[in-house]
Formats: sequence, structure tokens, C-alpha cells
Amino acid sequence: MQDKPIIGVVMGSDSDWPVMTRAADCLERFGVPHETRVVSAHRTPDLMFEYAAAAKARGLAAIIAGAGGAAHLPGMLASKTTLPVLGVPIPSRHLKGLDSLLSIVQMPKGVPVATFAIGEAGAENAALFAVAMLARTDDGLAARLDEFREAQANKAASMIVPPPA
Ligand code: RP5
Repeated sequence: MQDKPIIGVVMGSDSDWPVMTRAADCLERFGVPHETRVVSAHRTPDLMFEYAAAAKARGLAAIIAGAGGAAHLPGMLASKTTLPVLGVPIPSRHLKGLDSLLSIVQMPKGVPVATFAIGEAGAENAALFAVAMLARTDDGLAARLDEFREAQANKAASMIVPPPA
């Protein structure tokens, strides 16, 4: 996107992208300027600290951070910024993301990370949550969020089971 980003979407590896693209796609749909980056807590720790430390001054309003396994990225980002950090547990090969979820959600008191569901639902909901935060001071965005909810409700209300033959 051309506009200055207001939401950062970061992840520990490009292998997280198939999940995290759901967050980016959602922000794109709502017209929220955002950036997408690989920032690893254990492979590029200096970059991670620089990213978090500079985020507020660069104009970001929140960071959506996805990580898998020993998923310390969201918590470490949160340790270096007071911006809201929204954590997305990435499904891992062996433990299917339960490791990621527990790593992200079990923050000791004092440094919060808002933690979402494992995988694609979590990535999309993190973006929707960011939209909801921004919509508090953006009437156009608030209207688009209302429309989204209405369309979703209409779709659910028109579902027929079993499906017509
Ligand atoms: C984490 O390690 C990443 O967030 C990713 O989910 C996981 C595996 O990374 P790769 O080995 O696929 O690069 O840092």
C-alpha cells in the first residue's frame, strides 16, 4: 500500500506467511495502510528490538505478530513498545500450534499481548480487532466494519442445511 503504514504485520519466518496473509488481506479489504515484514526474535533479535522501539515514532498504532513453536516474538516486541501487540499463534509441525498458543498467551503480568486463535482464524481476527480499535476514531472505517458484520450475519442467516439438492 502507498499510504504510511499504521499497522505492522510481522512474523518470525516467511513460512508463517500463508497464515499471516489472512491478516494482511483483511487490512487490505478495509483499506487500512499496513506493512508486512519478517522479524525474528531468535534469528534477528537486534532487528526485532529496533522494529519495536521505532514503531510508535514511525506512526504505527498496533503490531500484529505471528510466530510458531517457542513463539516469543509477540512478547519480546511488547517488551520494547507500549503499542498494542496482537499475537497470532502459528500452527507448528509437531504440536500443531498449541506450543505457539501457550508461548504467546502466558505472558507474565506487566507486559500484555492480546492473543488470538491458532492459525488463519486468529490472523483474520487480529486484523479485525485492529480495525475495531482504529474505527473508534475513524467513522468511515466504523461504517465499513458495520457493513462487514451485517454481510456476515446475512450470509449466516441465509444458510440452509442440509444443502438443497
Ligand atoms: C518461528 O519458527 C517462526 O515464527 C516459524 O513459525 C517457526 C519455524 O520457522 P522456519 O523454520 O519455518 O523458518 O520463529
